[in-house]
Amino acid sequence: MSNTKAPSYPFASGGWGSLKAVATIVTQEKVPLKDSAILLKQNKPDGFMCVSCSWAKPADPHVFEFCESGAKATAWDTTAKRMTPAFFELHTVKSLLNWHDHDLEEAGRLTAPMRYDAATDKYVEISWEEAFSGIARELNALDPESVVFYTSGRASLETAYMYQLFARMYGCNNLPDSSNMCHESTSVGLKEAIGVGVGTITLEDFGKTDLMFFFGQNVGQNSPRMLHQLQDARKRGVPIITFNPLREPGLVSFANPQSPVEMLTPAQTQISTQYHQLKAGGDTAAIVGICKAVIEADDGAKAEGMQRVLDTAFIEEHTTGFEEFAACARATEWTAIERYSGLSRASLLDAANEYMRANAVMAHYGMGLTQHRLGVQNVRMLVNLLLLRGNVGKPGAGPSPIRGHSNVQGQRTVGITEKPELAPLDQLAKQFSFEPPRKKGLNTVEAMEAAVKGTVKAVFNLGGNLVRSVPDRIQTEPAWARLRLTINVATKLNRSHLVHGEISYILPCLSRIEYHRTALGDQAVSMEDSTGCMHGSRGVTEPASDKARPEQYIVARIAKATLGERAKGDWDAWCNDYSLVRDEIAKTYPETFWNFNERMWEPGGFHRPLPACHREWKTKSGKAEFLTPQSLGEDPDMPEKFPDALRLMTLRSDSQFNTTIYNLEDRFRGVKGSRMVVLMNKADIAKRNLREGQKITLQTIADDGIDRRLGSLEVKAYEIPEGCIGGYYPECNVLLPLWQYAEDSKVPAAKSIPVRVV
Ligand SMILES: Nc1nc2c(c(=O)[nH]1)N[C@H]1C(S)=C(S)[C@@H](COP(=O)(O)OP(=O)(O)OC[C@H]3O[C@@H](n4cnc5c(=O)[nH]c(N)nc54)[C@H](O)[C@@H]3O)O[C@H]1N2
Ligand SMILES: Nc1nc2c(c(=O)[nH]1)N[C@H]1C(S)=C(S)[C@@H](COP(=O)(O)OP(=O)(O)OC[C@H]3O[C@@H](n4cnc5c(=O)[nH]c(N)nc54)[C@H](O)[C@@H]3O)O[C@H]1N2
Ligand SMILES: [Mo]
Repeated sequence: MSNTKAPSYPFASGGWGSLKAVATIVTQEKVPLKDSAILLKQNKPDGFMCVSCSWAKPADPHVFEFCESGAKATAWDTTAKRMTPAFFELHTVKSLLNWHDHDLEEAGRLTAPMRYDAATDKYVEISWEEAFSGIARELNALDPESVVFYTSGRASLETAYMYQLFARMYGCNNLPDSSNMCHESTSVGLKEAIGVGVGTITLEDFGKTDLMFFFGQNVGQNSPRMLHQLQDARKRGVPIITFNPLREPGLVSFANPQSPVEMLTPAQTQISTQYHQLKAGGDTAAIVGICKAVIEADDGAKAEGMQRVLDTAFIEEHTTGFEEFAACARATEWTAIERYSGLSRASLLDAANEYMRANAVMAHYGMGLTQHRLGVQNVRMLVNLLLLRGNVGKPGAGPSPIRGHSNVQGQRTVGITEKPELAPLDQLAKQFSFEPPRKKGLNTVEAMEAAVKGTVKAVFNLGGNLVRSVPDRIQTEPAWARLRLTINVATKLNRSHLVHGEISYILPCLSRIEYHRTALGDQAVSMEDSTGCMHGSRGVTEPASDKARPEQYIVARIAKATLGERAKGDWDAWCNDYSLVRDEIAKTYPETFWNFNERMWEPGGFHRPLPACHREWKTKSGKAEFLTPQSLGEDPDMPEKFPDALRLMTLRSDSQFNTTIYNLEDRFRGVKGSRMVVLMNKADIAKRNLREGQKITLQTIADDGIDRRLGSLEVKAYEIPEGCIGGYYPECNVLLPLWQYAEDSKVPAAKSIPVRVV
């Protein structure tokens, strides 16, 4: 299904619906009036960096530099609701296991440190000192290699740096993080292709680009502030070509809720100028199709002595692997491309023609590319397309992975990684006079596999909700409950705290929106956005509780209690004065973080040096590398022998942040009151003799002997390609086998689960 003409859509994203949604959540969370004013400090150089997405923060921000999603996330943290120890006196853990994810978090901010008490099946309040000494005792009784240190993506650069240092002084590289379920396909794919594992564009490039691609990213919901840059580019006439199985309203049109003109008139900016509703998992085929058209157009130009279509000088000087890829693209039949992508040759030619007219092209993408068995290959194909016309390392051009959590990219920059070769171990050894472990650690999927096997005994969760966010709940949840120790540093209660280890702690931390007051005054923190820019962030409101503590403090005290004499570095000073941690970060990574304490306040942030931006390629060959695809089809597990197979994409609604469910509505997709729905093409509904509104059960197609099912899902007719269906994450995670992940990156294949209706 393609629409290469201007698409129209009755519900623009943004607009009045957006303002109404903000008002609703502020009321729902009883956010005090004075605190709702803090929205004005969101993403401002002297304010706090939003806890929602990681999109770039401009040097000259709009008056309201926040969006509907950001306002919801802020309201969720600054809520007036509190979950005190008295709450736990009323509820056993067993009874709370029946609560919905929404209700657990909605009960409010955690206020005091607690330990699980088996005798009463309740969490009971303890002192911080008891927590630190108890955790230290347990950790010291365990083999360091059986302990996992997970990071969700919100912790600051300072906390993340201290955390990885602690894990390594303790004795392991088991430092998985949320990007292992997210953009790890980018970290692997871009690194191999262009020598850096992150995007190369900055906000400045938006003013210089003349075409943008959008692959599998839902901007209106997951990075809405970016709509401002898209809108500005569209006003300059820059075309946007989108590939997404669903017509996501934010990618169709946008009414700026902060523009009086657009709010009072029906004016909307059309976002996508071409919209291609390809099949889930059809991206490699679609991109190869566009590349084929470009390469064959160049073959024609060359034969006729006309101006070349490819940037031959760039390809010659800067790349390897072109001939092999070009031969593969020429040899690939259009019938195969059409079958795998679900798009017609004509629509792919439309995209190719637009691409050939543009001199500087950006390619934005998200989970629609990375969360597939061939997720790394998808990323590599997108780079191939850019390389054909020299669209890397020049203004207005480049790959643009839109990252998830607000500091997920930054955490990796300061050492959160299970791969020893990516961490500056020699430097850490010198700087802190200790011998860091050199053995490869566990990533998220490997940590869960090891938990299932029983070789992982303890998990330290710096944020996150792994019981809900990882695949294969049937296997992983019971494994989690068999752990010896779970440590949860969190702002709100979630299921991972309830499916606990034998010994379990809940440690309430501050949000970055709150003042971090120490003996030396208010402390600021820092983070990296999606475009590789580092920003300072200051708390702007009172802490949720006087017993909650900054993450920096919690990590430092656990490290000191556990390591004793082995704790090298001044952990006490670090938790009073975060600038000292930044000094250490600057020592470890001088090229990026020199003069860190000053530069973090530069409006717009300071950019980290990325060699690919000036066409220096830190790859194996020293050049940018084309990759020849192994196969066009996404999925080695999609059994051709099952004609009834459907490909399930797990999606986010506009009322959630990952496993945090603000409410049960998905305004943009017209879903209300329940998240237990399946979006299905009318033809697929008819073929199976189903009707709209009927409740069905899905079963995973896999031959590993495990019966994975999810029932009570309501059928909703939807404009989605035949053979593909959509359901919500995390509800559908039970259907995703743990072993079904991207080759090379181990990102769970959450956008392509083979299922059938039973
Ligand atoms: N409000 C809000 N903001 C968020 C989050 C949130 O939950 N809520 N989560 C944050 C996090 S951690 C992340 S990683 C990002 C996630 O942000 P996104 O990358 O946008 O991730 P998803 O919402 O999972 O889905 C991405 C899009 O991919 C499309 N898609 C699915 N399968 C395919 C495919 O095979 N090919 C193509 N081309 N498209 C496909 C879907 O239709 C959907 O529009 O957002 C971050 N921001
Ligand atoms: N099927 C399917 N599975 C997926 C995905 C998908 O698209 N489909 N997406 C994947 C992706 S992209 C990601 S990133 C993961 C996310 O997976 P996780 O990182 O495990 O989950 P989150 O929902 O982001 O974590 C929510 C919890 O973090 C805690 N929290 C919130 N703020 C803070 C803070 O400031 N500090 C601390 N310490 N804790 C805090 C709260 O207690 C909250 O309950 O899920 C992945 N799983
Ligand atoms: Mo993510």
